[in-house]
Amino acid sequence: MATRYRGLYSKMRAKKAARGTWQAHAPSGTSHLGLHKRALFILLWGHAMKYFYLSFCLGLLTLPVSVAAEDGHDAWLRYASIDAASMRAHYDMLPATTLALGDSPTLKTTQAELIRGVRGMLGRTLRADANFPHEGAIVLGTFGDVKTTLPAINLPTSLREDGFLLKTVVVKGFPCLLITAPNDRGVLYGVFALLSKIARHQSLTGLDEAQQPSAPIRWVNEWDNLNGSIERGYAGGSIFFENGSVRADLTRAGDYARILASVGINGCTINNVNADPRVLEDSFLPQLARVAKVFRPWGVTLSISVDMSSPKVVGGLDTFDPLDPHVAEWWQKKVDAIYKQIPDFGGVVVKADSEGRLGPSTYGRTPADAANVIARALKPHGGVVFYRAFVYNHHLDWRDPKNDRARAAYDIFHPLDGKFDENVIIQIKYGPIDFQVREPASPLLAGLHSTNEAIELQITQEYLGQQRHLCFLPSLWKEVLDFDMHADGRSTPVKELVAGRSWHRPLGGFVGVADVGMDANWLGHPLAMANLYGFGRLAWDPNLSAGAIAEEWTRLTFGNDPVVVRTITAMQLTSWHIYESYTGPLGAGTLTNILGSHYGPGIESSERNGWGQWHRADHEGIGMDRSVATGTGYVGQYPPAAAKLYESTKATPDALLLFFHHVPYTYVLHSGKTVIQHIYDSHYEGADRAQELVRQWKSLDGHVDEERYAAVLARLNYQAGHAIVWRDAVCTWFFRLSGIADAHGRVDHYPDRIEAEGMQLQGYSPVEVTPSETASGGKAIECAAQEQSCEATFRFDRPAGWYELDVEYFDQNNGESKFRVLVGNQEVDEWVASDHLPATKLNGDSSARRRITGLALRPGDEIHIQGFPDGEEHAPLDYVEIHTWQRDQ
Ligand code: GCW
Repeated sequence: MATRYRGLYSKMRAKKAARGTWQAHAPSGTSHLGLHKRALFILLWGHAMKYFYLSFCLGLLTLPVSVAAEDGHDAWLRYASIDAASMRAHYDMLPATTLALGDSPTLKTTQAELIRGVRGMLGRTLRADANFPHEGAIVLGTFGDVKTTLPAINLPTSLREDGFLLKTVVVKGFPCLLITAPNDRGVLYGVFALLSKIARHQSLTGLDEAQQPSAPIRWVNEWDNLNGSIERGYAGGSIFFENGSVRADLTRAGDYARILASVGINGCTINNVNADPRVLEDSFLPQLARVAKVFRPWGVTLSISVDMSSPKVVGGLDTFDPLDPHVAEWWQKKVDAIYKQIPDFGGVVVKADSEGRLGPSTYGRTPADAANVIARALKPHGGVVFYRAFVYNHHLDWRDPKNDRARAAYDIFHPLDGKFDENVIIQIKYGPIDFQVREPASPLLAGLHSTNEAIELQITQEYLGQQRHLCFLPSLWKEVLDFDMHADGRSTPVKELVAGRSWHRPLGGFVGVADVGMDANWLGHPLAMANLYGFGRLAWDPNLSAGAIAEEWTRLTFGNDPVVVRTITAMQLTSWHIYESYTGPLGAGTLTNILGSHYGPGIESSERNGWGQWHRADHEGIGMDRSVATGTGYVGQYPPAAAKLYESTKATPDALLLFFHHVPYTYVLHSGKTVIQHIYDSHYEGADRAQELVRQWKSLDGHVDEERYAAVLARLNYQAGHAIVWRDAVCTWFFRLSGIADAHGRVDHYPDRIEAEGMQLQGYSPVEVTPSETASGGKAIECAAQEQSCEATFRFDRPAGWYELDVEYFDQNNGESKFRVLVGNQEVDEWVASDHLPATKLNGDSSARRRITGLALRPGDEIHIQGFPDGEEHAPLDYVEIHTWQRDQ
């Protein structure tokens, strides 16, 4: 926001005076248990916990939340004080001491985290002991250490690396809580699991719980550039890089590693897959080692993205041909040098022959040749190569109806199955196109029997509202993970395939593109962190439901007030469907501007170009025919049972119809609606439900802290306005193209709307907006370049009453215009268009809404909108809409 307007125009929510906050009680029962109490420990603990659990289930222990301001930095690791003495008392039976049976850095971190969490939530500082304390203790250690120190304890033999056991045991007559695992990272995960239970007010009675991750690979990728920017990042600059180097201050990188570890994420690739070759320069390696150092205590393995041409660009060779022995030697030396500085380095991610990146095709070599040359260099050190299957031709001839980008990954990688070394993992995006709002599961996920694979999910909401729109992604991911490919004629759900279970692969798992940034709350939208949490939880256990994940996250992030838990969980669970409803329907793609921001509506941007994200809408119908019988043949890439689901229009689920088939607008869906009416209805319904999200959130006023309440409300209000931009653009576009009217008469008919170009203008003049459907009536008004201020006026001609005014304006990022609204001579609102939307011109990216509520208007009132241009932004206005005001909305 321009500093000159900051104080004046940023509206702070009025402080709520009468909010009850609960004081933290002084710690009680923190001293160690007296001798006489020890014998009763298990009995009492068990009894208390049973009572507690019953009370919990009956909802008798509903706690008011503590409403202190929060900025989201702590994510779901807030360790908020359990203030109600009755609830806290249930944990008083926890031992007062923690004993670590080892001294690895991870174990030290683990013990410190336990102390931190217990202190935060229960107000007790656990004593850290190195020897058995002769009283009850929380004992931390690997299986190896437990076997040596406490040989009497039985340990499960089935747990693999990173799995853990939480168990109540008696050691030397003392009641102890044992947190143990095959490796020290597992112990850390066990402590996080324990702390999460306490934070969610769960019972610890007779704890005996073993957990095991579904797959060994649970990594995030960050698309950070060395200059500090982040490709598709929406929450500030890089936490790793600035000005071409690793940041001097890596505090946030360490904090991030802690957040990752808390949900079992064990690897992080810190630079963009569009890799800057400089990361492999010798001078850069010590910098990478600094990042590894802050990751290490949290068991997060460092990896980097590398550019295939590095042997030439960095190494000075005259080739990067993967089959050239000099190239192999270069990779070996480089990898050896990395491991010298980072002995626990994880490996590399490769994007090659994709979107302009160089790759093995330069020399007529295959992805297997390219992956293997690096894999062989990494092998002696235990490192892995993630080779991305996102390889496609972005100069496809759109005029050929048989061309299909969706085919690319399978066509290229399936024939290479079995040719990749054992430490190569093929990283496959969940759908065959590119993180669209709905895609079928990529058939390549079932197309690699003898090769390791990982599914790539996108946490950052590139095509899904860029964290300005609420979109809870575990709902989407679950549909893909649960989809049964029926490979080999048996049940092979995607979650089993990627975990390596279906074909007994040694490696496999989950990669999430996170793109967190320097913004305090990591992802921009305070509710978006549920997606990072959900990614970690699903990578750990893909059988968890989206509902369970949303609820867990809400309890940890906003506390256990049942109203809060119920409301936020419900909002999260409906949000993907809401977003889909007002953007891309029926599997047609997100319908966003694919040539630029990937944000607002840009329905035609995908057509008649080589990028291959076509929906092929024309006057008669819409959709890509990907059938074997008459289309591109893509459906034939699925195993037969799955292919059967998609080959015919009749079998294909409505939600994916236009992904697989080209049909007339009058085609009748399983729902009984025509395609065109579905498009209209879903967009109106989606926009209404986006407004409903605002109402739901407002019901939490006073139940969550002011800071996050205001931040979420601002985003939801914006989203509700932008959903209308989407609705109108998509409906108008299809109405014009199809010529078929909306059965309910809504499309292109806005009785409450006054177009800016129809108002009385002073200094303003009408301009065409491109694409035209992103402005109401295709036009807006802008101040002429030389004007200091402009005015648009209209006369109110409805009955006297209370109204709300929606002013639709454009907020470009190359200027910060100011607006004022007056009724007669009285100013009723003013604001500065200073958001950072991804647009330098008028379109669906920059269109924004200002809602002015509670206006008493009388017939004949003159309403003036004054615009004060700034920079390249000429105070642009689209329309005003007037509704009767309902106080509670
Ligand atoms: O969808 C595209 C994104 C690119 C990204 C690419 C990829 C990092 O728009 O920004 O590049 O996918 O996944 O490689």
